[in-house]
Amino acid sequence: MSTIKFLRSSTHNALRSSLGWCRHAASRPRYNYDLVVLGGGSAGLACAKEAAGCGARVLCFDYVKPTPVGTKWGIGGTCVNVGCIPKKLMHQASLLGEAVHEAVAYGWNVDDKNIRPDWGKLVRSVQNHIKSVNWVTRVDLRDKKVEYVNSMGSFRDSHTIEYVAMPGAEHRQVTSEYVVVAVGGRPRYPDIPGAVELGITSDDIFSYEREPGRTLVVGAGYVGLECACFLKGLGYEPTVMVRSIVLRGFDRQMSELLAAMMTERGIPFLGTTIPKAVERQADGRLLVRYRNTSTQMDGSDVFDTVLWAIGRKGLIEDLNLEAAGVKTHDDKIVVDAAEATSVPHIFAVGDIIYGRPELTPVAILSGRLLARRLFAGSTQLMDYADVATTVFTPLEYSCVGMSEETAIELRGADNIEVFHGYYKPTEFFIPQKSVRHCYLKAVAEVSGDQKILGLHYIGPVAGEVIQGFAAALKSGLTVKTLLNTVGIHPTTAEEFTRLSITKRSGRDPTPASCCS
Ligand code: FAD
Ligand code: NA7
Repeated sequence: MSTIKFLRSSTHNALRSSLGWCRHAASRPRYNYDLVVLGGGSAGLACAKEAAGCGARVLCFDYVKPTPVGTKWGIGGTCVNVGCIPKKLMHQASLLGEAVHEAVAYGWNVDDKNIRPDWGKLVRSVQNHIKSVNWVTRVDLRDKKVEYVNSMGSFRDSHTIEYVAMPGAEHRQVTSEYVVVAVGGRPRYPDIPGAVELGITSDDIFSYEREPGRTLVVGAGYVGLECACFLKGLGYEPTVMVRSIVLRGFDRQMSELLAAMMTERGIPFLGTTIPKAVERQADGRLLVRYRNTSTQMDGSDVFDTVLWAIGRKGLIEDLNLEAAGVKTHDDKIVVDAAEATSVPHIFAVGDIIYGRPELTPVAILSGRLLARRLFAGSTQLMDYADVATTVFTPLEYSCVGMSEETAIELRGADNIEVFHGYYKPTEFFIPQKSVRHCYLKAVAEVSGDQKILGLHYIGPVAGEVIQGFAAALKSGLTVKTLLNTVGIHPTTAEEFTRLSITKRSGRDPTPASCCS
């Protein structure tokens, strides 16, 4: 059924294109806009700007509800304000702390051995950068002729969006031929006493005025591990509470190696544990009560900050989707391969869609491609397969394609060959950094030229390493080609061109020297 729907819309668009689609303004427009976008984050902005570039009349709504502790931010969505960008900046700040200590081993005279970051200054620097991006975003929208309204939009009917221009003002309405829902998500809070009143989330940490101190990070997904790691690198004491496993959905071996790396760096894990309550003590600190679900033992500990990183929920509650007839699944919107919802002229892109990777480049590209299909006669669909991603921990973990488990599940263990190896980054020798967790593997087909199905790497600048290999993998990279590729020496990325040991062989994947 979804294919039929797409064919219908793509035929329609191709027809519009062949007729030389331009603004409806030439005739008398039936709607106020050609496109209304709900949400000015990665997906919505990309879609809105691309559509305007194709000549469509576009209106974009963006509104941020403050968090329970009152944090709010400007246009640009999660990535710019409370996601990728501030996270990467804090990650960098934490790596620099480590680099200062390494510099001493490399002969730098660093007088003050007790180097400490200034949390307040870091937060101000991060927030100043974000505000400059917010400003540039608004200017860019104006230049690209996208109208922007800083209000929450909701459906009155499938072509009509209702909003309040400012608090207390009357409801206004606009109509549009197409509507794109790109409202993203927000962090969840657990349903336990004290969670909302006393805890914070990733929406708050990057602008948190107070030093986080001893922090309980609840949740061992991507966000939880990253936050715990930059806090540790900045000199605080995070503890990670894990309900079941770390990094669900990622390759198991790599995830466990990453957790071992964190443990080695002094980040404790409270395994198979769930929070039960948070209480404010007389001294202002937070008493967290919890239960170990394996032993059924209750416990408690005192922290300065509790950070919930238990996943995100889609922001559908304020959209009045029933009025438009849009179907949802849990708190996400169901779309077909062309991002069309159950209502053919209403689309959804980015984190709000069900069953797709929650990543900025995915949101941006899918938004852009959708605009081209709607207004430029394109038929190109978003390819959600083999999207690379990186977990920004101090040794980063980046991967593209299948995990070892998925490959075995889909192809059968006999049809999979895993090439793997530990390696020693040259730059780790002088400061004597641990190389115990520097590891990489290629998951490949066993026969023929051995098409590569997944690449996994733990080490420095993992995102930079995997980005190029991701293009190769999408182009059909084989083990044969990989091993015929001459490496760049001395880099860590070249280790992929030197993979010679298979798991099946049982040989020791630990290298003898840097150039073996
Ligand atoms: P959003 O960026 O969330 O934008 C949606 C916007 O719509 C928001 O501004 C929202 O307030 C607004 N809105 C909601 N409802 C309405 C309404 N009814 N009317 C008007 N406006 C509305 N991805 C990466 O690729 N790399 C990373 O390193 C990375 N790190 C991350 C770190 C953290 C801590 C988090 C939380 C996420 C991270 N992500 C990362 C994920 C990335 O931020 C998201 O995938 C991306 O922002 C999704 O974009 P979006 O446009 O779908 O939603
Ligand atoms: P994830 O990846 O969904 O991880 C959420 C984590 O929180 C995961 O470890 C969960 O454990 C855990 N969790 C979920 N509910 C609870 C409760 N109630 N109590 C304790 N622990 C809980 O979300 P993230 O926010 O890390 O990442 C989402 C996306 O944002 C990610 O894909 C990036 O693209 C950016 P579980 O494994 O379910 O037992």
